[in-house]
Amino acid sequence: MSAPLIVILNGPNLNLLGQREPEIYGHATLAEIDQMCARTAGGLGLTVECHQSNHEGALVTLVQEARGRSHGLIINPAGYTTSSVALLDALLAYPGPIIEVHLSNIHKREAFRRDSLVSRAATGVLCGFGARGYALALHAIAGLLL
Ligand code: CA2
Repeated sequence: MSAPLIVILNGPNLNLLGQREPEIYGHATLAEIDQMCARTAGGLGLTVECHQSNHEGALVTLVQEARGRSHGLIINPAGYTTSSVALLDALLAYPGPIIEVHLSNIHKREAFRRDSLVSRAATGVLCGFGARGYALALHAIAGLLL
């Protein structure tokens, strides 16, 4: 049997990771995080597909395309976390486990970052663990699936 597929989605501006604000978001680039996710997934008997988009509609389409093809979803919705009803609606239609990840602890920052719409569709939420949050999310999904 082939390894269950987990789709990892990263929202706007996360393509800039490692280039600015390392004190908040860490030094790892998104390519390094994607590689770490592939390694972690392999060790757990999972496989990953990683995407990043700066566009709300593209993220909605990626969630829709993950339906029926993947066994779980990890998403850092970034700047769409508190504003995108379209992304929430797409996630509510996704049948598998969804883990919402934020590199920073959004509860320690400005109030506007806290009220996540995406959390309403998430199985669980991880924030404040930096890049390690993605690995923790993969472990959480493995625990739910395997
Ligand atoms: O902590 C997170 O992962 C966030 O989802 C990151 C978002 C922010 O809007 C959320 O409140 C929390 C921002 C992503 C921007 O990423 C950058 C990376 C490097 C340089 C500039 C922005």
